[in-house]
Amino acid sequence: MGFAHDELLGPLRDNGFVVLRGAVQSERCDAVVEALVDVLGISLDDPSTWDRISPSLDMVPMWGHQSQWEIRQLPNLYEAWSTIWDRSDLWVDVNSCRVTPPWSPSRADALPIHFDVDPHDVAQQWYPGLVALTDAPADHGGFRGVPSLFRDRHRWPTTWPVAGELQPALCDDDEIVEVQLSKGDVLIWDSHLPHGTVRNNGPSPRAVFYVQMHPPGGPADLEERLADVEAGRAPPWVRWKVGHDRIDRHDIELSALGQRLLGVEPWDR
Ligand SMILES: O=C(O)CCC(=O)C(=O)O
Repeated sequence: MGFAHDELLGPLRDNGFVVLRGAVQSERCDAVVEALVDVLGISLDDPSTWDRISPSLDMVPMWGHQSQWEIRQLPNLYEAWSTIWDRSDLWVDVNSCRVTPPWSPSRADALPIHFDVDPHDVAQQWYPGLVALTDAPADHGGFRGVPSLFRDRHRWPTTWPVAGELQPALCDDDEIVEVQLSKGDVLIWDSHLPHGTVRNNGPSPRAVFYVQMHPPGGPADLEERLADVEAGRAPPWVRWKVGHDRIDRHDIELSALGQRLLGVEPWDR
């Protein structure tokens, strides 16, 4: 699938996010779900198993499975991010998944509206993404963002009582836009978009897989990244999360593109 340049960059520039409908085949999403229900010891269809997902572990500590690499190395996703960055040499991040069951007081709640990085720091420009592994219609735990605040840098906070988190007074409820996704849709957002999730009031868990491509790091970053993948360790920037000190090591097979996106093969050869 190719993406029209303006259809990709227009919404990202104007609203701070873009949705690539049906960018990942359903079977590829199912393969990731199969692996993650195994790691969590749950069934998406069996509510009696959902409380095995702790509120803080609605992030699934799984980053090394072949099914995840099959998505990370998809040529159409690479095409989207290389259009966004306007360059061909990119790395893909080695991130994990989130599974959020229908809300109850003992389960994970909505993620408050936050910035992932300080939006005033010009060095911090990123384009994180997520793959919807399940359908997320309205009110089902899905993504929400505040495009009007993304566009209005004069209203960006300069103090952070809770790191990254937006004080509710800084935006009106009617500025918040919920994005409904179907399985296989990919949402990419600009790191200057304040965003979070809605509470899952639906009948079933919402599952996503986080994917992001970005310009390559230097030789020390490469050495660390390859050593982590080889050992099955989570990358350092997620290792602090609950359960992310586990080893998730698999013998992975990568395409020629996947090898470049990981960094085993350099882009200039
Ligand atoms: O899962 C989502 O929709 C958003 C996750 C999020 O807010 C984040 O990764 O910072």
